[in-house]
Amino acid sequence: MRWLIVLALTAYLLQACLAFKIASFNIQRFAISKVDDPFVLDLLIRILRRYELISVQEVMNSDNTAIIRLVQELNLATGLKYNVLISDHLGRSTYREKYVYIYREDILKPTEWYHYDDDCEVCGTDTFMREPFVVRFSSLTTELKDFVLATIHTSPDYAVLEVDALYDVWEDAKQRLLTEDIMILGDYNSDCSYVKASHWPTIRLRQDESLKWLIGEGADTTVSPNNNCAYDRFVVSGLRMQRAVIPGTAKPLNFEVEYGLTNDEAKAVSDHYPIEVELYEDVFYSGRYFEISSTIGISGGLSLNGVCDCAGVDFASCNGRCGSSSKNFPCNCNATCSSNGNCCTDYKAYCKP
Ligand SMILES: [Ca+2]
Ligand SMILES: [Ca+2]
Repeated sequence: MRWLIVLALTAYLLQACLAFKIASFNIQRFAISKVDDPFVLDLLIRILRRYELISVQEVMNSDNTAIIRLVQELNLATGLKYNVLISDHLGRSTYREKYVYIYREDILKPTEWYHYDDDCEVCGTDTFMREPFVVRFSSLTTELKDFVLATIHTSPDYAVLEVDALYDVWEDAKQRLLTEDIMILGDYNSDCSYVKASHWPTIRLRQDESLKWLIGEGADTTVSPNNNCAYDRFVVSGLRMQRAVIPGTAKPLNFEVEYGLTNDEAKAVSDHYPIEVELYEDVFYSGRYFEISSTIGISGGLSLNGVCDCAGVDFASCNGRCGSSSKNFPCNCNATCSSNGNCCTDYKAYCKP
């Protein structure tokens, strides 16, 4: 009898330490001020330590000091070895953001990564405000040993177009990486005033039945008590990746309730909740670990965008140029062109579906 109890206890403990959770977290305008605030830092660590792999959006600074400090503090607090893979500073103007993957370096290894090539920024023919950052991971403790994550933070003004264009990112990643096991995760801005029910039939990423949306419209991923919006999403393809997800585990983490905070205290961390999902662990995990690197912070760097010459671009039209603006263009296609009075005449037709 006693050995049965010991066996059950061992199995339980093994399960507890092998649990593998992925999160996506828009840490609103993440910068050194959040790391310097002990209260916010403590909450960020309590949130991040729940996960083995976190995709972070809205990392602001061009130098990586804030995110590296955060991971150093996370390592100190947990005794674990997290590292970070950091994207380029992405955007169409001086306002830019980075994507960051924080991952347990002892059990996960990024093996390939790139920024999706969304065409020509200087010609205004690119698709995304912040093109997705795609990373392939090799994983030791999960049943699924190899999978791809693609992070997105859409422009709210063009969320319908950008969420639709994630379909192209998905098709491209399948061809480039020769796998179906892909999760597109991040802040899609895909609800409330940005993406409405009437838009979904036009969005290929939603219409393709081989893709599974793990966070539904009923979810609330916003800290604000005044709205109820499913902005943050996990979309998963590939039978192996879909089967790797433990059913019912995908949800927002309401850390206000979880840690007994006031709404203002929660808002000091972010205006978004993280979303989380659990993968099945490998019951035959050998106990092997990846080597730990001596430094924290790998820069993503690899951009596929080559030189573009703008040949054949019609600068007088917004066709295929939504979101673009420049003082060098004869007219613009971004959200502020209406108030600036310099929209191309077909702006509404192409950019405001
Ligand atoms: Ca772009
Ligand atoms: Ca809310």
